[in-house]
Amino acid sequence: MDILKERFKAKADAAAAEIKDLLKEHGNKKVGEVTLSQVYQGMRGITGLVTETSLLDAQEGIRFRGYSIPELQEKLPKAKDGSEPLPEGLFFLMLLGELPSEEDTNKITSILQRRSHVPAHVFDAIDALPITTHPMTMYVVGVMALQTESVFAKKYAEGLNKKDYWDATFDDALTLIARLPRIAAYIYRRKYKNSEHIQPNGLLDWSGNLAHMMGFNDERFHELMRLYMTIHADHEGGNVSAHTTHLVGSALSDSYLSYAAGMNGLAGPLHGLANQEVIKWIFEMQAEIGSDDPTPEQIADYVQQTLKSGKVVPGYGHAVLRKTDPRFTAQMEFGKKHMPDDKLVKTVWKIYETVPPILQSLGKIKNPWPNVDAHSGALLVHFGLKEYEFYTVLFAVSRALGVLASLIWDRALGFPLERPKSVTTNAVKMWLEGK
Ligand code: FCX
Repeated sequence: MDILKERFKAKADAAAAEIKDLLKEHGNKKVGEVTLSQVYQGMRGITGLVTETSLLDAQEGIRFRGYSIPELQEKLPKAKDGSEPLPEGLFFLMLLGELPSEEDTNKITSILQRRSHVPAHVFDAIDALPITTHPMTMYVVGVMALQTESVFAKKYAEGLNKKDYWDATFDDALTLIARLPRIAAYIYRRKYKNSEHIQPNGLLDWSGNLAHMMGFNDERFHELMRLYMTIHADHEGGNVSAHTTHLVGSALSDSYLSYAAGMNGLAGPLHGLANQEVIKWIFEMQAEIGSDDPTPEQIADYVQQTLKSGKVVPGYGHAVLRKTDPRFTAQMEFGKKHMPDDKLVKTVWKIYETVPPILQSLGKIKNPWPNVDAHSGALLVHFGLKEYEFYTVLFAVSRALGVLASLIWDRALGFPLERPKSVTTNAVKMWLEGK
């Protein structure tokens, strides 16, 4: 751990010096103009944040420290006999900004294994909730209960020098990431498997252990988890979960408080909850049509019905992307390799052929193409994970890697409190009238 911290600190000091010079020379340069519409419409397209871990291109999709998803699948270390990347390697890449060796990846795996013990009071807090509670609510309650372990909060209360904020954040982030699979699996077994819990296997990799503790032992499911945890980890800084984690962290709230806040945002249906909405929507369509193999015509009719009732087609559209999400494509490739004849997976592919032209014809939707959430559920159902209310928890476990790597950078670069300006419509009217 100390060597990892030393390597990180050297990178962070160099980056901080570079940013200082950059701002000294170019600090007054304008990065863009802001229109009144942007102020009212979710600040789309306004550049106002720095997130070092990944960058989203509207046409090409996400790149993690410069690497696309297919490149990560090729270059990141794999589990023994596996072909999907180990997300521990992606975490190293996002944190250090360089591709990890196998040894680097194994080092992260072993740090996470060693820190994975979850204190009993966290399970007590989850158990205190009614069984009908949504899994994302249980998850955030579990994370909040774990906040008792925050090194940052404890050291801050004792009087922490601001130069050391990053160090305590580093400790908290790794401990939190290590414990999330156990919390997620505990919620799954409590809610859906009669509280018959499965103990962690200390020899497994981070995602493999999550699959194991949930009760899925098919090695293809372990591979799916490794892919899933890699592709959902980060999507630059402006999305609701990443931005919220960063915003709350800017008040020097510790990793637990900041991540829990971000995950409350992920639990919204326009963001991470869309993956459960997709499968729910497909199951409802199957029930209405009376077939688990709908034709393109039947799908088109059902899409029109959804739109007429004033609802969104879940899994389609994006605030930034303008093409098919490469995270959708990566999952489609996984489906073609492991389950090409699965009816539900094939239905997802038929929806992909049917929905974009319909959405396009409405004229108002900026991106008619599928996002990450359009595909994930069908792959999970294939392995028997049908409890779709749980899906966003998996997204949340993965998202921890990106938002917490970013939080460590925020503290290392000394980023300040975030506090943009807001206005009232009255103030806008007065400004327009020149008053
Ligand atoms: N179905 C129906 N209508 C849609 C739509 C969809 N899939 N996507 C966008 N629209 C509508 C919007 O509701 C808006 O309508 P309005 O003008 O009547 O209010 C109009 O088209 C313009 O929206 P647009 O600018 O294209 O999209 P936004 O940036 O406002 O919103 C999201 C982006 C993702 C919120 C939107 O496309 C949506 O609601 N999609 C469905 C939910 C979903 O899949 N979310 C997951 C996104 C992501 F991958 C993630 O964060 O996990």
